[in-house]
Amino acid sequence: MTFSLRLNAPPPLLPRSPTPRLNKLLHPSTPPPLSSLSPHLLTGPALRTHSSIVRASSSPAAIAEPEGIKINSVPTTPIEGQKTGTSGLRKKVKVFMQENYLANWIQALFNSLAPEDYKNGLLVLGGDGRYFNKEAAQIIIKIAAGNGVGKILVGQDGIMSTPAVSAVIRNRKANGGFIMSASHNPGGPEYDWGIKFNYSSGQPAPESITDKIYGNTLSISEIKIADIPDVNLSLPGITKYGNFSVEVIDPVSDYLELMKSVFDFPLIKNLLSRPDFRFVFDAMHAVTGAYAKPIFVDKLGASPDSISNGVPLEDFGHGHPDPNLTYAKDLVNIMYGNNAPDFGAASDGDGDRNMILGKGFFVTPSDSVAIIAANAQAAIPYFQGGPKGLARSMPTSGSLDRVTQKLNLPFFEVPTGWKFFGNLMDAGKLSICGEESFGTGSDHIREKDGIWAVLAWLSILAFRNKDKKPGEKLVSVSDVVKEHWATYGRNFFSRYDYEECESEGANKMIDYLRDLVSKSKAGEKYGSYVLQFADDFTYTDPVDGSVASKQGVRFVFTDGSRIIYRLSGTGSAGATVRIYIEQFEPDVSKHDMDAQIALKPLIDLALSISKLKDFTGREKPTVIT
Ligand code: VG1
Ligand code: CO
Repeated sequence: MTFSLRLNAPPPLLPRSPTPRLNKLLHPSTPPPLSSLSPHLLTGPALRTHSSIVRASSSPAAIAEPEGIKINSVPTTPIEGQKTGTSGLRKKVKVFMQENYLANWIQALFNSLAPEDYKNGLLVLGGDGRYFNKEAAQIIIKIAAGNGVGKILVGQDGIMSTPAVSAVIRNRKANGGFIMSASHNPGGPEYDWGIKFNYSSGQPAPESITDKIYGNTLSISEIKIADIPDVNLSLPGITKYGNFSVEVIDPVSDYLELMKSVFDFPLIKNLLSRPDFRFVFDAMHAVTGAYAKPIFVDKLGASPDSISNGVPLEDFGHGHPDPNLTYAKDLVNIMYGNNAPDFGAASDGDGDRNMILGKGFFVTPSDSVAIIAANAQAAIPYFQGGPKGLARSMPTSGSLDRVTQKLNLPFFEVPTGWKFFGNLMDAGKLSICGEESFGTGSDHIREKDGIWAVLAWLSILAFRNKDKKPGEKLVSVSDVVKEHWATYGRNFFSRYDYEECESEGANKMIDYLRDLVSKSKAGEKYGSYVLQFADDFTYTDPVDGSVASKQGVRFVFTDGSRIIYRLSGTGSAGATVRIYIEQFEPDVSKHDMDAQIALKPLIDLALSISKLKDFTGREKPTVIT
């Protein structure tokens, strides 16, 4: 049984029997009338109209209910475990494909927002092109329409990177947006799917909202879904259903315009056109495949063969779209091989992470953000007035802190996860920030931004080399980094990841460490290190006063060395243990040491303090950064 919502009508009762199943409603077995099908042959932006099923009288209320479309109410029951992690809700695709799984979460989200935040409002929908995005997009569109959203802007074929969604939300003054992505997690029928929700400033929903969504998933009883056919997302154009509409947009153009306003494109183009500078970018078969050619090749003059894996694929070509030394092995081999290019970069599933490499040289992300911050004012027009403030996530190395001191800027240390930077940016306190996990960005949007980081590095190199004549030796990536170390000192940094451990052992290890912290005292000896303090990191947001606790166990020693332990909040199976190790080295003569060698005593200490092997049974990490 279905019913239509009409204005001034009493609130609808839940249907009794037979119970309409959401899958049926999403994909009705009877095809829609011909007159309501989108013309597939349109070539450019065009208005597509649909016959309305119900046309309600004009709205007397300030916030109108959906008009001109039939809304079905589908009864549902709560599903366990829909708690958002570090960045969105991530599970195996098979979990998301269970009946009502995604629909429950989307409806719970609308139930958590104030009506004025979405009724008749504008939302953006993007994604990284992974398996299940196409079906998911239709579910999200129909539930948004069912809840009274006025319009949805969707990237063509459902593609739009996380940074681009943030840019479009801001540029088009949307109320918010969805990103269909499990980011750096692998995709395909056996792997992961995920969904993130961003706010009107383009920032990931804060914990106050995600906690509310989780609460609502535990009490949900009804899904409101519009009875409209699947929307054709393959062509730009507008489709109308009553007073709800869907506009399919080019996922690149708003973002490209923003990049043009942030960077000096002609300066970068000069560098990329030099015969003595070779650039490569690995899109890892993920979303930046859609951005790399229009930006690096078409606008900045890079050669077309400088882009590898440049077509987004549903399973990322069986790859793990995580740009690090383990999963971006092909690029690493090229950059460490014979006749290596001068600059190499990669980004992740949804385009918000970046890895930067020089010829035979890896830039650790903690150094990358510090170097960008130190050079931003000179090399990037957006920062010509100087950055307002700098910030990093707690486990990120203190490299950025040293730049902050030198530039005499406000500085913030936040928990892991980009959502903690947004408030600081909105309050005008923060311009450039980063995470050790290959995330770098600025207040041009409210997400970390992979292509932005690549353009920032190209800007620094272009600026340093702008007066170099043909044949003169160029300033290289490693020159820039080594010069930075010589000025500021080097923060040796490494992260050990133990992916998909048994949850029980991993949780026990963290409990054990918390207990150790509660008993620890300053001045205690840990091998040759003397404890300054140990705690479980708590952050109080200086803008809204919200508190995030239990954000990572840290042991900080008197020489500034740190060992940090936390469990990942982005995995979809078991528990991933992350150990972060850092040590400062002011002595230039030691800066060329390999990080693993320099950090060996501290790494051994980290493993023995935590009894990691006893708790998890793991001998070796899955990924070392
Ligand atoms: C990881 C990173 C964190 C990052 C998050 C989302 O979280 O450590 O720094 O913000 O992924 O990145 P966790 O909880 O697994 O450590 V993305 O590119 O996956 O959205
Ligand atoms: Co990502």
